[in-house]
Amino acid sequence: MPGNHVFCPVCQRAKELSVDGHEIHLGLELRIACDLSLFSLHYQPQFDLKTGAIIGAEALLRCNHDPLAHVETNRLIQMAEHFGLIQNIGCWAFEESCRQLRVWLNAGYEPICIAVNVSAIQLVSDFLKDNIPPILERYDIPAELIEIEVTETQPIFGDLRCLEALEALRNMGLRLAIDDFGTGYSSLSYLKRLKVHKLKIDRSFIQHLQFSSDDRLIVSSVIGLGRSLGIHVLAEGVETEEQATYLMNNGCGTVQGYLYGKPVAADTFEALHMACSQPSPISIPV
Ligand code: G
Ligand code: MN
Repeated sequence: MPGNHVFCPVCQRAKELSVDGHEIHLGLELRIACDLSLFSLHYQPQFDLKTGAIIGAEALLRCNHDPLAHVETNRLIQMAEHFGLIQNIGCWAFEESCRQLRVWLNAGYEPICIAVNVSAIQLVSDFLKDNIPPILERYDIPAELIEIEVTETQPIFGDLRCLEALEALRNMGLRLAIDDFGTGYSSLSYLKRLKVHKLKIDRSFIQHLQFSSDDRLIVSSVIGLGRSLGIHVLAEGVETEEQATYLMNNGCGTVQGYLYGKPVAADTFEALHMACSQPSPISIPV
């Protein structure tokens, strides 16, 4: 008998990784966080580069359960997938985004689009897809105000089940955005077929814009590709005025990054970005 130990159904171990020197069982802690709903979303603003208007926010998962409080979003999602908790957590994140958006719409703020990250594992199951229509209805959210972000680093475009799921989400009226564009499994034909709404240029290309002519070429090509196909292009990870200037001069429409705002809790986001959302041009030295 294993005594008081609890074994992870996936890895079969009682304890797993160590964080900050403490040996903890991440799966168990994540399960506790799930049972007690110890999650929140942080929101990172997205701006129209020309007008300076806020156009949206990316919702990023945070865990408020102490042992996992400092785990970053991507790692949390990986853990949720590994321990079989992604369907519940992913669905919670979608619903919480809709609930928060309804709060902001009711408060009279200009409508913005909320981007929710969705992984391949969520796409191949019907769980999220089946839950989306009733959630949109419950909070009276027009589908076009929710953007589904899928990363190009997962082989989503080569998996028929994922493609069909994305098509179904698109047919519900949701927007589709391709995250980390340029780093993974591109399939240009599906960008058009799925009527993808937005390409997010990966921050690795933005980071070195100043020093790498290759990256400048890649970024301007993606902006051109978006323009040719009628797909919005957003540059992510913009941290400096120089990067913003290059993007502006090369016709990039929208931006996200620490230069404009870090991911913050909903109340901070409201105070920083929604309450003063009178469009005014972002000043960039040329
Ligand atoms: O790949 P995705 O866009 O989902 O990644 C979101 C993550 O990127 C978040 O954890 C967020 O904190 C981080 N991030 C957002 N903007 C910037 C930025 O300007 N610079 C860096 N280094 N990280 C960023
Ligand atoms: Mn993302």
